[in-house]
Order: sequence, then structure tokens, then C-alpha cells
Amino acid sequence: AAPVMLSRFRGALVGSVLGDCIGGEFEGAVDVPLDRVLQHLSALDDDTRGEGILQYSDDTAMMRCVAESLLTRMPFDEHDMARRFAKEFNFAPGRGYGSGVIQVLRKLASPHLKDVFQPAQVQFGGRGSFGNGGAMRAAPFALAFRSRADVCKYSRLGAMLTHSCSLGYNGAALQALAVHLSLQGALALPKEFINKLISEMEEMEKDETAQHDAKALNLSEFPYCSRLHRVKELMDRNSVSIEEVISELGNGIAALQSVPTAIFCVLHCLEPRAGLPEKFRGLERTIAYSLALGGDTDTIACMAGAIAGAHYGIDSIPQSWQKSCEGVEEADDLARRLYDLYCLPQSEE
Ligand code: F2R
Ligand code: MG
Ligand code: MG
Repeated sequence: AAPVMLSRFRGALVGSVLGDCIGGEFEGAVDVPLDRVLQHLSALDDDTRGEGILQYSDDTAMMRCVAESLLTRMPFDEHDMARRFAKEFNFAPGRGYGSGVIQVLRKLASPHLKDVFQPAQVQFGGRGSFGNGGAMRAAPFALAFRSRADVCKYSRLGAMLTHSCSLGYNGAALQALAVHLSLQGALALPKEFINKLISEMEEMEKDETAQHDAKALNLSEFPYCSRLHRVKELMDRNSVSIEEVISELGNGIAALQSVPTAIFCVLHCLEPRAGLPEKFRGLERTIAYSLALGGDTDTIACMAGAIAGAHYGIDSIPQSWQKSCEGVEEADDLARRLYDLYCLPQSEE
């Protein structure tokens, strides 16, 4: 039976934290043999290792700030969200933040700052960051808003606090939309799921700024659409190697090289896959597969974990995995509170 909505909400945020904590082991690794991934995952079943042994990183730290801000300041308060990012960074700066975003987070801490979007706009010589930091924390936007238009609008704004390049904030919107559609059960029809994402991104990438940024970075005119078409082509193939996924979609720290990849991981693992244990259910397969790609594994697994968790629900996540990861209980609590908020009438704009 399809999971109920509350289970999907909890699955989304807990899946996101799990991907971050479990994926952290391989972040930056070039070649990750599948047996090393399986070894890492089977160690999670070892009861003697203690609870919360795998720590979360910036992905979860910032996701929590987004969720808390949405819960207290609906629909969106940029000053509140910026303040939470800065406070969290000041409290725990060693969570593995990107080297560029650190400068933004320091500036956001200033009580004299009037325009909270300004520090992001001066990053990288004024081009802004195209990193995946906006996308890695985007899941709560899908849980807070019912309409697709609101999910897009606010996930982009939330990302712009640190990522002013359209590749950065459009990547965040793509991730939030994927979680939104997954919550609605759209992964039951995978082809329709990907087609919907492509048509949403076509609209977003028509935008003048998006066209300008794509050109300046020497990318195709519609960079996310073109990656999502590649996802579709890979879905149609009987067998796909890890090397092909990396060369076609990427596994890097840029949003363009990781958000479509995370979406592919979820789609590819909807069915059992050779090399992955038969006892693994969908979310376990998705996280295992994300890790085997190497590169930005915590973030790809975090994003794939959120989309997959929204599809399979909380009951599909092994207790041993949940116990091994720091911050699962807090994520579960945030998901429950966002669900309560989601159930209240929302104003139509
Ligand atoms: N940063 C990491 N992992 C590597 C180091 C971990 C840590 N220092 C340790 O070893 O303990 N992971 C986390 O960062 C990613 C999200 O990054 P975010 O928030 O997007 O940061 P930033 O700095 O804005 O962008 C990341 C890098 O992308 C390149 N870049 C971005 N925009 C650029 C542009 N316009 N021109 C040129 N380069 C650009 C830069 O190299 C940035 O530093 C997640 O993986 C998270 O887990
Ligand atoms: Mg991280
Ligand atoms: Mg990462």
C-alpha cells in the first residue's frame, strides 16, 4: 500500500539526514567500490557502535534552519532564515561547509546588514555560487507549501541567500520540486515524473538571467533540461555503468552536477539492481547507489534520500540506520510539525 502523507513527510526529512550522515564517509572519493559501500552499510547493523555515531554535516545543519524558519515565519522571512544560517554556522563552523559560502555566512551574522541577499551576490567576482548548497537544504520547502508555484518561488528565494547564480537557485527549485512530486506519489509513474520536472525547468530556464548565466558558463541554453533529458535516456537503457552515470550527469559539488544525478539515483533504484543486496528495499538501494558514485556523496545521497524517503515513507527506513545517524529524531520532529502546518488552510496568492 502507498504510504500515508505523514509517513512520506517523515521519510523525506529522515531520508535526507541519513543520506548526509551515511554519505559523509565517501565525500570527495574518486572511486568507491560497491563492496566498500556495502561494508559501510552493514556496519550500521552493529548494535555495539552506539547511537548517532555518524555525524551530520552542513547539509543537515542548513536544512534544519530552513525548516525551523518556515515553521515560525510562514510563508518566508529572509531575515529570519539568514539569521538562523549565520547563528548555526557560528555555533558549529566545522560541519564541512563549502569554502565560498563561509564568507557569506560570516557577513550574514552582521547586525548592520540591511539587504540579506547582498553577500551572496558578490560571491565569485559577482557571478554568485553555482554550488549545491541551496539544493541540499531545499526539502523543507516541499513540505511547507502545497502549490508547485510556491514550492518553486520560495525554494529559489531560500537558496538566493547564499547562491545568487541561477544554476545554484534553480538547482534548489528542481530538488524541492522532485520532493514535492514524490510526496504526491508521482514516482509511481517514473516517465511522467521526469517529464513534469522537464516542463517545470523549461519555464524556469527561459528566464533572461538563467539564459545569461548558462551562456557565461559555456553551458547549453537549458542546462537542467538537457541533464534531465539525459536522465530519461539513461532510464531507458537496460544497463548503465557507474562511469556512464558520472560522465553523463556528474557527481560534483555544482548543483548542475549533482541534483539531476540524485534524481537519477532514485529513479534507477525504483527496481532491484544487480550488485545490491536483495533484502534492500527502495530507500536502502537509493542510498547505497548514491554512495557508489563517489564525488559529493553526502549531498547526492542527502538529496536522493529526501526524494526517496518521500516516496517510500518512514517505515521503509531500517531502525538500525536511523539509530546510527545524528539528528534523526530532530528531523522527524520537524517533519511532523511541517505536516501539521501543511494540514492547515493555506492562503492562495
Ligand atoms: N564543502 C564540502 N565538502 C568539501 C570540504 C569539506 C570540509 N572542508 C572538510 O574537509 O571537512 N561540502 C559541502 O559543500 C557543498 C555545498 O557547498 P555550497 O554551500 O554550495 O558552497 P559554495 O562555497 O558556495 O560552493 C561550493 C564550491 O563550488 C565552487 N563554485 C561555486 N560557484 C562557483 C563559481 N561561480 N565559480 C567558480 N567556482 C564556484 C567553489 O569551489 C565552491 O567552493 C556540499 O557538498 C556540502 O556537503
Ligand atoms: Mg556536507
Ligand atoms: Mg557534500
